[in-house]
Amino acid sequence: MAKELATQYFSTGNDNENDHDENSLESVISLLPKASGGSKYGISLYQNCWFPSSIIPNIISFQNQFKPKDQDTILASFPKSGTTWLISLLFSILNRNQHYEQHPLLTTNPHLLVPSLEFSIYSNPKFHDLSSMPSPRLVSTHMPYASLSDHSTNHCSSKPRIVYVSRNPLDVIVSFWHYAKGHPARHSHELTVGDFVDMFCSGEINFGPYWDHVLGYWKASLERPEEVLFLKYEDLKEDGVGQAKRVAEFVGVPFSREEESDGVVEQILEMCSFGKLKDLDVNKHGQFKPNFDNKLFFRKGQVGDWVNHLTPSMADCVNEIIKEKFSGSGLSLIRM
Ligand code: PPS
Repeated sequence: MAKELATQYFSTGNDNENDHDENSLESVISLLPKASGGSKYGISLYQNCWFPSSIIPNIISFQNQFKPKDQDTILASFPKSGTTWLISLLFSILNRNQHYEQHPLLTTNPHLLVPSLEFSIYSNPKFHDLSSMPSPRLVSTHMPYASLSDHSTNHCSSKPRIVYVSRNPLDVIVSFWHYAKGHPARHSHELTVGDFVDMFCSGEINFGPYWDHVLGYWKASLERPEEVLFLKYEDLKEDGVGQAKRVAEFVGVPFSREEESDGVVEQILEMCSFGKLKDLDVNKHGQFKPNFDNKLFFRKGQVGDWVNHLTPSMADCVNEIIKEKFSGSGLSLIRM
């Protein structure tokens, strides 16, 4: 009953954040359904998504305060699907007047150049002042489409462009497991890859269920292709040039013939490649924030590494669920 009340409290839409004092917000958040999500911080079910519990106030602030502008671009993703890669590419495509030798990615981690709505911007409004960010603004999010679009963008005439990157769920699970083990603050180094498969399949994982997340953006991309571009990590690996051209066109800055013949697309792909970014001093030794090394964003950067970590029965189990959930959607992300 308490859980239902909490869910209702939020979903009936109290649009004015000031109507809550901090204590009432905290106590209502404490009533939301909870799970561990493989971290000491825990996750809570809010708007049908398992958010890290600590960021729910940030999501509410975003939903109450965000004012989109027409030229905004949001890179959206399920965690471990290629966020770091795509924010680097989008940043480089939108700012391609930079000299290669002075490219900001050479000295700054991509997540500091392209801040996250829920982890940075709305965690502390002074950290990144969105209203003073120059246009075209570029931000990232792991929020599902419903949470991103419901409260703010639907009531505004301005629509941000959303680029979504998806990835084979088997590689997502393996990537997330390695990340969680390596992150000292999560206290999850004891968890096995099997524990992550179980969490993934129950849906109770950061920003899960995975299938709802992916399908939300997939359907939006079919219904509103001018608003949502749906990409696959594996396609980017296979045809970087073709996919980079798609992205540039979608965000309104297509490559000119001259740029193409001058090799600008290839230069951007090289700057954002896994090998280049991983080997930079800033990403080898720098910190995103205290207790969070930049190197956690870079591991292997390969397609299909799951075969080295998942047993055939674990993979079958995930595949069965994905097959059932994706059935009739026209979407396929599993490659065996
Ligand atoms: S996060 O924490 O959600 O932002 O992580 P995310 O960036 O989505 O995913 C991390 C995985 O992406 C790999 N990675 C890359 N792949 C290709 N190219 C580039 N430039 C790149 N940068 C990061 C990273 O290594 C993680 O995948 P795995 O499979 O663990 O190596």
